[in-house]
Amino acid sequence: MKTAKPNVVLILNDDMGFSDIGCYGGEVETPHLDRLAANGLRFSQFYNTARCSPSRASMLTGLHPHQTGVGILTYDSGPEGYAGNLNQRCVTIPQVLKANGYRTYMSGKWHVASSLTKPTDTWPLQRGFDEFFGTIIGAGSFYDPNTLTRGNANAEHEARAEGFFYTDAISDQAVAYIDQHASKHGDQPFFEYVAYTAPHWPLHAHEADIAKYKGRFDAGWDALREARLEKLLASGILKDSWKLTERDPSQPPWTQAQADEQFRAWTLRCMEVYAAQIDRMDQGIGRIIAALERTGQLDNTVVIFLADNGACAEDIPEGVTIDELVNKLMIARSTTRSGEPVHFGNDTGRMPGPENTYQSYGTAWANLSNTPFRLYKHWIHEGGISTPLIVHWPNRITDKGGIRHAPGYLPDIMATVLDIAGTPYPSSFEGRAVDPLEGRSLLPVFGQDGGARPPMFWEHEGNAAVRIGQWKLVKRYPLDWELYDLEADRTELNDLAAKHPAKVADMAAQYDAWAARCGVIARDRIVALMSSQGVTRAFWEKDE
Ligand SMILES: [Ca+2]
Repeated sequence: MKTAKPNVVLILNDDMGFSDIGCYGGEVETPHLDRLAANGLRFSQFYNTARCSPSRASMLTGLHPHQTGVGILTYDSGPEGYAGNLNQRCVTIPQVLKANGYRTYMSGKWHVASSLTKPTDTWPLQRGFDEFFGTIIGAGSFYDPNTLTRGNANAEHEARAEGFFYTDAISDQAVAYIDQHASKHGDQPFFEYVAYTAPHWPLHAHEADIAKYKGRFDAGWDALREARLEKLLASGILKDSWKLTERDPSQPPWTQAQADEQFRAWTLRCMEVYAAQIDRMDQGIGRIIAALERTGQLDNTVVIFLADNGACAEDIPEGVTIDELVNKLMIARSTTRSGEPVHFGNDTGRMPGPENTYQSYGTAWANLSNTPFRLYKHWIHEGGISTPLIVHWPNRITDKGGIRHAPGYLPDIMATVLDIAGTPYPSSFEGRAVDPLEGRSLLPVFGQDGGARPPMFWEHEGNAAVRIGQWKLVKRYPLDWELYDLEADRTELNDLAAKHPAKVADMAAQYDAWAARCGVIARDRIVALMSSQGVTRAFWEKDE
């Protein structure tokens, strides 16, 4: 039965750059995302929050991460605003929708709870989902994920099934929920949150998918960055006047890097596996779209796709021991399911992909992934927070294939979803007051691009920014504020701070007021507090 209220399928992926997927200029084959883009909208200036947990906390609640209790990651040793658990002053999208007649399903990565093995009031079922299958922790093996959970119960044994692969399991479950909903609850609308872990490290992928990309990156990161920029300009996503940033100064030119044959073979394989991770996700998204079509729901469903932060330049392992990865952080297994040892680290003598490897693709490829922007996950420069945003809604979006340049960020997702559902944001929930919504609905922008919006603010580990109109004031801890005119210089090449001191002072004052209001704690104090608690440094703090 057709429902009057639209369904919403919110698809988030993990640690992917701005220009990796086909419809944003990349080499990865993403025909299903490209189809959504061709029949829907692509946003050119949508922003996330630079890191897994805070991005998820912000997107699910419409607030800033510090307001929700997830200031950095999900360690429970942080001070107020950094407890690593969604607090009781926020309410999630599924909580509000469920209270307003929606069925709610989640498949994939949660990562906004500090308790990894015992259900708490910050696990998915206690935060508004009728059904949940996925992982509580933020990363892990794609063949044998830690903290795999169904409902409130451990489900790690499900990874023992022949052919289990987490990306496929997330897709299959998302499809099953759609089919199950159609047969059992067809008179209700539904909200489905699909949170892929691809292409977050470790580099795990199917050989058949990796083989598709053999040779695809042989031109190297320098030439491919140029090629991506050309495609982004030709598509109208970026403006001609914006220049490509220089190659990350810590990385060699491709002509030099490829001279070492062992390194060349290994690093190309890394990028091929990364591409295969995204490819496999896109195949799953194709099955989700097919399920919506099969159940007659595609036209009445809003499908939203975005990434949780920019591409990731972390090496494996970086500042932590294998013991910490396996036992303390719970993001790795020391052996495969058949008992072989897992080999950790970016060892150029071992090709990534199989279950017995645990590697990442490194800075130079992350630099390609974020073309044409600067910096990576952890930072608030454009490379850290710029994400593709695709919105597909046949019943309402008439400008098929259109591009929207209006800026937006994660708190807008809740505002938009509630607007789509015709459901107001509550001032209180289950008898407790909740903080006012920080986001703005993008629904008007679906019809027409542009329009003024209030300032946007970010903070992550002392890295910070405020954007007001075309102006962005941004700081890379522990350096000073930089000022960019994004209308003229989206790639942040020309720092105008010295030229406009009054504007810097005004924007910095607005930032300070926001930071105080939202409970941002200064980086130096956080370092002291968390170090004293013995929290592993490398994974919550990223330096130069
Ligand atoms: Ca992430």
